[in-house]
Amino acid sequence: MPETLNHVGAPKWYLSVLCEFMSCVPSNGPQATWAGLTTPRQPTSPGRSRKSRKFLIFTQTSSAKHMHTPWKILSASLAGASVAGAAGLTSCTNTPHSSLPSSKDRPNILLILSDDVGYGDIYCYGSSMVPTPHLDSLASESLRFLNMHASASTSTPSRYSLLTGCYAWRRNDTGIARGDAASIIHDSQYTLADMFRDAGYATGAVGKWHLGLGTETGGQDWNAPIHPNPFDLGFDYSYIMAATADRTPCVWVENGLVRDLDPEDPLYVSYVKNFPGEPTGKDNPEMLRMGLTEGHDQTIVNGISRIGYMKGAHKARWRDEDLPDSIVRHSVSFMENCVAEGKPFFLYMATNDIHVPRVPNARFAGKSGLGPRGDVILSLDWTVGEALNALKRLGIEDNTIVIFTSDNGPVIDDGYADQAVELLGDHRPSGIYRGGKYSIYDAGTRVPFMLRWPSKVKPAEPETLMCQIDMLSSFASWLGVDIPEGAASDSEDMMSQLLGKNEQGREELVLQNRESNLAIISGDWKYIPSGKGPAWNKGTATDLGNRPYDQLFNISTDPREEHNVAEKFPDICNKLRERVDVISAGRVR
Ligand SMILES: [Ca+2]
Repeated sequence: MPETLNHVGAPKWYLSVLCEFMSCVPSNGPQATWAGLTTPRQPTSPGRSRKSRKFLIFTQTSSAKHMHTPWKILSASLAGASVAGAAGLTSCTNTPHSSLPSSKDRPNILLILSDDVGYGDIYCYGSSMVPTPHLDSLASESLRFLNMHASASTSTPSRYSLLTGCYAWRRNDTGIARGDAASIIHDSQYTLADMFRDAGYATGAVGKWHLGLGTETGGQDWNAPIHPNPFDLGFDYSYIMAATADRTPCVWVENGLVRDLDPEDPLYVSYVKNFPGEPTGKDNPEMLRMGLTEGHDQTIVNGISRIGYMKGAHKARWRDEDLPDSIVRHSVSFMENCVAEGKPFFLYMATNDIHVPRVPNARFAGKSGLGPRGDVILSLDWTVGEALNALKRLGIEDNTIVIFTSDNGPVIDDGYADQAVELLGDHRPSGIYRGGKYSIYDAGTRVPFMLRWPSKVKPAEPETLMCQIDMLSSFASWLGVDIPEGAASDSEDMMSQLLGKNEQGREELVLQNRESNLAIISGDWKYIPSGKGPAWNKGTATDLGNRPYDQLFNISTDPREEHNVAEKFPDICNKLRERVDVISAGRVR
């Protein structure tokens, strides 16, 4: 096992924990009991016609509400026609790369987006005390980017930017979303999934969503199809958590419909007031199996209280311990279906791990020695291993680009009393960097990012300044797909960098923290204009980076952002402030 790790001299504790960990994982995985991927009808929603929906036609054998039936994609004439159609959309301005694969060889794209995984949380990034053998094995075969950023240090704006290619701070309604938020991405917006759909790919989203559903915050009817849902945003198939595990509703939503919902026990959700008679963490702490350190004291589901209220849907409620298995099952089934259909696929596989509440499956509970936070890192690693094993089993390992990354930096105490702080030991989730989730400092946005394409992309460790926001323009350019005018306005074509053929980084990159204060990285400099908000987040013990004065760091010599030299270099501050103003005023692309 050690020889597969991109790490030399693994200590004894690593190997013993690793052996114990590997022996507790069932060899057949969850697929053994999985019956197949299901989906209900996708009603047409108003406004959807603006975007290209021309290639895929869905059929089903039953239209009964809540009856889940095997799905089948009938493409206009499957991959050939689709890709030919996509070729017809080739932009005059987007010159396809010379390395563009021919239609029949277009690789599948498996994008594994983990949650709150810090730069230092994975063993191969150098400061983890938790064994991550599958991730380390993936790293040893990947381009492992050392200076990749999420565009924001919190979930919703980060994911919004990744999927739309637009800075989230350009709108004031893209902050951390409630569980009953309306769709943050407008269904008229062009997305990464739209782009892959236009290139002839089957597209899927499985796992955490946290980008809202429906047209009106708090106005969803959870007992009927909800639009917009991911289908309206380019995903042919979706099986998602509406928001996060610590927010209601605690149910799976499959193609816009709550899965396993009993019509006799309808679902109601509120972020305003509780439903009469429903226990909460605040009023009924004796019912909790996990204590609280901040917030999260509303509806109790599975012995854990959440943010937000819900009532009903008892049969549909998830069990936190089963979330990773469910994500793996539906992801693998999606890939199996695509292979059976002969379609290349783009799968957005968004894990719940390692977000709170950290409730590891019994296979991982107590195995890391770091408490639940370490245990769910084991769970995350298992998830990645299952996905990689599926690629191998399906015979598509060589023709699948696997990307692993995280939506934002790490947090240790995030509201639940799960001993994350007490048991952290020498584990350093932020690596050498300052801050973490919610912060404007580097640990808030600098995230692990690995890309594997066997025999096509050579393993390396580039220090290229990159951002997840660039994926849309990069893959569009590579696949010859025209991006509609005005879309993906902040996304740059970095495909040659993603494929390891160029190490020229972005000239500048704007980053965002929880308070929507901004920072800009340009060359050796990181400039953080003065901003409102607290400097310190007491609950999570995070330095948010908000200061009533300018901050300037030379990140080439001071990567920890410890020495503010703003007063020493006022001209550089002025120049970078102007750049932030220019970028704020208009689009980049
Ligand atoms: Ca997150």
